[in-house]
Amino acid sequence: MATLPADPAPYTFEPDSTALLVIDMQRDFLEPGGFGETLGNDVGQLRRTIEPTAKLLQAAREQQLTVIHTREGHLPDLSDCPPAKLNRGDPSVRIGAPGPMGRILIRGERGHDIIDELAPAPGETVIDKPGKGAFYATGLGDLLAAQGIRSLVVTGVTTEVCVHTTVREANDRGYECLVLADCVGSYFPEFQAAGLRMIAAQGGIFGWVAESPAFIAALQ
Ligand code: TIU
Repeated sequence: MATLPADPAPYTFEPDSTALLVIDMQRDFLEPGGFGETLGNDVGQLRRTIEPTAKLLQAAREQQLTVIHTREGHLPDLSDCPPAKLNRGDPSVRIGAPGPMGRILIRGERGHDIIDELAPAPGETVIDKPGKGAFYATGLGDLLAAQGIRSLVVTGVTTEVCVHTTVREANDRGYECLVLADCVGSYFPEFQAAGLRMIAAQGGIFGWVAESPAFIAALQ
C-alpha cells in the first residue's frame, strides 16, 4: 500500500490494482492551430500539463503501473456521433469538418491522435471513445475489471469536460479516483479551479486531488 497527501484527505492505493488514465491528450485539443484553438481557446492553458504528465508517465512506466490512454473521436462516417453532439456550434468547425490537422475529431486523422510528447508506449492500451466519458460505449469497464483495477489516477483534458465526466462515471462504478491538478487542464482558468474543488468538496464527493510529484514520490 502507498499513501500521499491529497485533498480532502490522504489517498491510499495499491499499485497493483491502480491504473493511470491519461485522457484525450490529442493534437486537436492541445496543438497550436488545432481544433481547440480554432474555436478561440487558449491552448497554453492546456499545454502546461504536458511536461508534468510526461514525467508522470515515465515514473509509471518505471514502476510498471498500468497505463491507459483515451482519445475522443468518431468514425469517418460519423455513425457513432449523435446529431445532438454533431449539430453544435459553427458548422465550419464541427466534428468531421476539415480542420488544420485533418477532419476534426475523426479517428485516423492526425489531429485526432495523441501528441508526440505523450505518445503511448508499446503495450499501453488506447481507448477510443465517442463521448466525453471514457466508460460510455467503450470496453474500459470490462478491461479494468479483467485486470482487477480498483483505483484510477486521472490526468488529461479538459478538466471540466472529459476528465470530470470520466471521474463521475468511475466514481459511480466504485473506483477510487485521484485527479492530479498539475496534469489536468481547462481552457478556462475559472473552470479549472472550480472543477478541482468540485471533486474534493463534501468529503471527496467524486474523489481526491493532489499534485503529480506527490503521487510519483508515493509510487517509488
Ligand atoms: N476531451 C475533452 O474534454 N473534450 C472536449 O470537447 N473538451 C472541451 O473542453 N471542449
